[in-house]
Amino acid sequence: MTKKALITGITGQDGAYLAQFLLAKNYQVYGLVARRTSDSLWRLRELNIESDVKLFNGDMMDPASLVRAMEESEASEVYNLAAQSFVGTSWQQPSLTGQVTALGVTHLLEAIRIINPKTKFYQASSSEIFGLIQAERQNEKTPFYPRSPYGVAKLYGHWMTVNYRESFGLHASNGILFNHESPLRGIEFVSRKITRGVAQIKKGQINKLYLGNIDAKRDWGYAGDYVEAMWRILQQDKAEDYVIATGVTTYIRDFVRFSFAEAGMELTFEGENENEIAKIAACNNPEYQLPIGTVVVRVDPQYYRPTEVDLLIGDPTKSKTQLGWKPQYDLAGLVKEMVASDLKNLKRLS
Ligand code: NAP
Ligand code: F7E
Repeated sequence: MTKKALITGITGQDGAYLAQFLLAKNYQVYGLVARRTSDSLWRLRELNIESDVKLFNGDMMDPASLVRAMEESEASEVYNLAAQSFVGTSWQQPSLTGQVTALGVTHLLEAIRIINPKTKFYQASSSEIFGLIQAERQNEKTPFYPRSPYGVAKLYGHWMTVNYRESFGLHASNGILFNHESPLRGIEFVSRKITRGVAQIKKGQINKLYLGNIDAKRDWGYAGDYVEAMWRILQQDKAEDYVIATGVTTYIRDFVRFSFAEAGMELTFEGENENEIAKIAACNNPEYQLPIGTVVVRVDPQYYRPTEVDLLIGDPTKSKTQLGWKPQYDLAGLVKEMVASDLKNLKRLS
């Protein structure tokens, strides 16, 4: 019998790749789509699967729409990927982040209890719940210390998932995913901002890239690898929580270096300390003219966050041994693919 899956957040990076992955496994795929005035289906089109999925209008803040989606899809697996997922925005819109990213999880768990408590539930938990890290490498037993309204909201969703598993016996699991990127990553996230910046600079559309704290470190993987882990988590007999990570961490500044090198460009970092920022600000010419051909990455404090997650590095031992999951991409492969895609995109659009 064909399996049915419901994906919230199907229009996002992970939602699109997960839909593609499940379709290839012959699932009937349903997606919840929040109403937007501009096109949000571009990722599904990019993967050429728009007409293969069935979409319901709904919103994580509207519990009845989730009950309806559960009822109409008759899904046996639900993947909750919907969220206000940008950490930076969570300080500007903490209440909305809480309603969508935190309370939305409860709305969906309740819809499952009402329609079919046998449904398997995947919650997109996040390494942001580790925040100010309490262990050198973070695993399923590491204490949490979120550092942003987003991290706090995700921690609520995480614990509600655990609680519904324990209270009502739901097959509900958290995938604690570390950062994962792809050519379909939103342009506000640092990886895509960098690779798109590389392409824009190469094309002469901009001559500088402005970034925030490039001394933070992240454990970056490839989104296509990570959606497979989500599926594997729901194929387990017993619901549990899993860290999904590569176990390798890299400075943002090195992601920048690797990306420009990939496009064959030399670069200079500017504005890395208070004196230099002041010097740039005092410069008569606000555009601070540079020799032609110099590629500049400028540190701009406007991108600093009120509290930062300085370092993340996951320990994926449990997911490797219990799920048999292993990422296929390393950072070099990821950067190569993202830079190539952004260079191609700009060519296509110009
Ligand atoms: P994303 O690209 O930002 O996608 C988020 C999705 O949520 C989009 O489809 C978005 O719809 C939808 N959404 C937002 N508000 C909604 C609402 N009120 N009702 C219904 N849908 C709503 O995020 P992603 O990178 O694919 O990540 C997927 C999930 O994993 C998220 O929950 C994220 O927090 C979590 N996560 C991501 C990472 C990562 O590194 N990517 C790591 C750990 C956890 P629109 O397209 O209409 O905006
Ligand atoms: O920032 C630094 C920034 O926005 C990464 C989400 O998917 O992963 C993601 O959250 C780092 C931070 O991702 C800029 O300060 C420097 O230290 O790409 P990001 P994130 O905050 O790690 C987790 C696991 C999730 O769950 C989230 O949903 O890069 N950084 N300069 C910058 N970040 C941005 N966005 N822009 C900059 O200019």
